[in-house]
Amino acid sequence: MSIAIPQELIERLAAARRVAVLTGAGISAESGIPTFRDALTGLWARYDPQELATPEGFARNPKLVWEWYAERRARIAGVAPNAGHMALAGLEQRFEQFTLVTQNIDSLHQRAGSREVVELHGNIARVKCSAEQTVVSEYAATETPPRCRCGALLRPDVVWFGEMLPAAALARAEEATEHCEVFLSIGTSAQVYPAAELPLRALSAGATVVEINPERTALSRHAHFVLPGAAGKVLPALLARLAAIA
Ligand code: BJW
Repeated sequence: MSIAIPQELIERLAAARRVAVLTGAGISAESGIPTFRDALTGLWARYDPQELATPEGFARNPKLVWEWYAERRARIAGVAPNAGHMALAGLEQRFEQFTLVTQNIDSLHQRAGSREVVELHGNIARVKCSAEQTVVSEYAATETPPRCRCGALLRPDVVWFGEMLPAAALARAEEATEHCEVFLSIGTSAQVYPAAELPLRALSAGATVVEINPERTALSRHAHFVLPGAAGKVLPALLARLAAIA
């Protein structure tokens, strides 16, 4: 089935110099990584975010949290970027400024070849000291979780609920959002703040806002264009249409 992409959107993209993109778990779904909020297959359908993705949950049961992240890290290591990730890496080449802001922690954008990736929620491949908050690259895995030299527990370098986002990443995301002509929101339910605010800020700043998602979200009624489909299908089609006119 061909994907209907309005000609007006292609023309606005072709004329744009600055593009910002926000991605969420949905873009990695076609690589085999579960999303969070899918009613059947999402992580939060099977696990309690309060126990696994908050500092309080980690304090209560650090071993459970460490092992959950170890399992997810192993799964991510066994998958590959999909056609959606690849198309975004291709799109990056076409614009003077292209900022890819992701809520994902899986490095699949970087593995697909994207260069300007801003990670809002950290990266599962890194660990940091839970007391000093510094990234630790070497540690002895003699207990679970392992400990930092300072004696505190190590934890994944990701952003849990109630924690601040990395300030530099958020500032870069906001800057790209405020100054883009086209903003693409891809594979995110637009429920988690402050990431969910970015497309709304882009709208207020006058950008054309586009959503790519098989389901409607909190953003859908605000977006100028909603492309209802899987990112792995819609993004390659968008790239091909753009290539055909340029
Ligand atoms: C496809 C597809 C395909 C499927 N193609 N699409 C303002 C209002 C209300 C609450 C707050 C607020 N400000 C802050 C808060 C609190 C909180 C929050 O937002 N809570 C909401 C749930 C209400 N935010 C925070 O705590 C943040 N910190 C913060 O704000 O600090 C300041 C502060 C501190 C204290 C008090 C107040 C302020 C931190 C948020 C951290 C989120 N962390 C997680 C875990 C990361 C580590 C890990 O992976 O384990 O990040 S939670 C989880 O949700 C993960 C994701 O990045 C994030 C977003 O999820 P995403 O990517 O949108 O996934 P899904 O599953 O929701 O959606 C997938 C979509 O894909 C769906 O729509 C599908 O349809 C679609 N899809 N297949 C395209 N093939």
